[in-house]
Amino acid sequence: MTAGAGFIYKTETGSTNTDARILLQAGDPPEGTIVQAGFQMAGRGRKGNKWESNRNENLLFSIIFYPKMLEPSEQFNISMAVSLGIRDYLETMISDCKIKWPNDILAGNRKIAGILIENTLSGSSILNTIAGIGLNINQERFQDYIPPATSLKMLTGKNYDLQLSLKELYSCIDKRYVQMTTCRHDQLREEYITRLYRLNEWHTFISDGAGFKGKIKSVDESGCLVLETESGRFQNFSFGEIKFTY
Ligand code: BT5
Repeated sequence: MTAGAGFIYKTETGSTNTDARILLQAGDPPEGTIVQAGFQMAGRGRKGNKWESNRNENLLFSIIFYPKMLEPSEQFNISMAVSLGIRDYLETMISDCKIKWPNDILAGNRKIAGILIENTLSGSSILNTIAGIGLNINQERFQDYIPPATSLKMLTGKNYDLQLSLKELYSCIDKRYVQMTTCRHDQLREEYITRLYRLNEWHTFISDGAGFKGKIKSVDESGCLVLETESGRFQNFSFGEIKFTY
């Protein structure tokens, strides 16, 4: 994916995902093109959520992919590859780093990275994917989010060179993307499942406004979370159908 990839750096912008979308509308940027920003004025999370970051303290970037080998029904593989890549990078520096389904990265019970995947579908193919990544690196104070935020600096006490971190992180994501394109998807999914936050633990979840006890058991082929409930039944939840409690 990396060969010939483009790189665009903006000292500030609205959202790197939006910039990547504009690049795609203007032409065909090479696969692996990165748009990075030092500051986002309108950083986006999912469903209208905001992604906030101090200027020049964290990684804020988007990668363009053309996952032509995937059917739209298989699009969760991209999310798994990106999540695993970020987690691979972080586990070399910190312990207890898990993937919170569908695409947050937590260190302990604190969120260190968020991923916003935007796919453009056409019929039976995925035309392109924008994977937006916010990874907290050197910032030491955050607003009171739920779950609370953390950063590499808060966890290790060290300062990190952002461009070196981006290079190393990109290489980890690249490896997982190659794995996604060359290996059985079951293998990627199995690795994703073993790294899930709260796997095989009883916790309270919320669905349809009601709380219930459940245990995360798996993620199915379409990316739904599979929970065991107290009655011993297995139930699948798609995005937006279930909330974690903290
Ligand atoms: C995400 O959404 O976690 C996806 C975030 C993706 C951000 C990147 S930055 C580069 C690219 N360009 C963009 O515009 N976006 C992507 P979600 O799961 O909806 O979580 C958002 C929630 O996380 C917010 O509502 C806050 O509660 C919390 N939050 C905001 N900023 C945070 C931070 N820096 N660290 C931890 N939590 C944060």
